[in-house]
This record gives sequence, C-alpha cells and structure tokens, in this order.
Amino acid sequence: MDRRAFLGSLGSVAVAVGLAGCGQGSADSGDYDVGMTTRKFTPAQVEVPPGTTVRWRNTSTHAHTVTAYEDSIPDGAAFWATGEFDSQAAAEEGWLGGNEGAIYEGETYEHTFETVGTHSYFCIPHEASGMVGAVVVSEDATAGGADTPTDA
Ligand SMILES: [Cu+2]
Repeated sequence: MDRRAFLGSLGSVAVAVGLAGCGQGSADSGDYDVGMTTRKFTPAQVEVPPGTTVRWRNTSTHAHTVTAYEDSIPDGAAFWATGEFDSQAAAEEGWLGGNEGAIYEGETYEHTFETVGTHSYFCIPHEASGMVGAVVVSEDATAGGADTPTDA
C-alpha cells in the first residue's frame, strides 16, 4: 500500500466537509476519497471513523462498479453497491444484464459507513484484474489524519 496516498486520503475527508467546493469549479466536481484508474481503486484501502461518508470518483475513462462483498462486510452492516442493489447477486446480474450499477468517467458514488469493521468491495467487470478495495471503519481512525489533535 502507498502510505502517503493513504494518509492523504484521510485528510481529504475533513477537507471535503469543511471546504466543499474550494478551488473547484463546482461542489460536484470537487473532492473524493477513492479514485478509480483503469484497473484499480486508489487508494485501495481507507480507514475512517464510524459515520464517515466515503466518496468514490471514477477518475478513468472506463466504466466501473463499487460493489460490496456480501460475505466480507461486518455483521449488521447493510449491503451497499452502486446501483443501490440489495445483494451482490443482484448487482452482478444487473451488470451482466446491461451494465446496471456502472459509474462512468467523472461520476461519483457515496456511502456512509456506520458499522465498525472491514468492508471489502470490488469492481464487477475488473475483479479478475485485481480491482478490489476495503473501507476499514475504526473508532481509532481520525477523519483529519495524523495531524489532528486527539483532544479538542
Ligand atoms: Cu472496474
């Protein structure tokens, strides 16, 4: 894992909340936490405190999905995926049936994570190429990254 990208990603969460749209043409074109290249999520893993909204952005020209591994999310967490499917099987069927759940160049997807634990996910068309990732939800994580004081 690229340690610097990982820490930078954590910092961007706080920036997105506090300075939405700053330096960007519009709020919608602004910050994201996880980008997508041709065949990978970058960074592949982010660590956030409970209640954090993680934003993915397709920074490539290829269509991707962000699809939870139904059996690799914490007990009690609802299934999550682009296309708002109820299950991994439904998401995979939707993709095969006409690229349902795809997010295209420049589009974003957001999900708010409440349940502590590791939420593993993948891109349906590119899983075989290693396009997988994880959101680690931890009480110990700080949205502001390493420089945030522990006591306010
Ligand atoms: Cu993909």
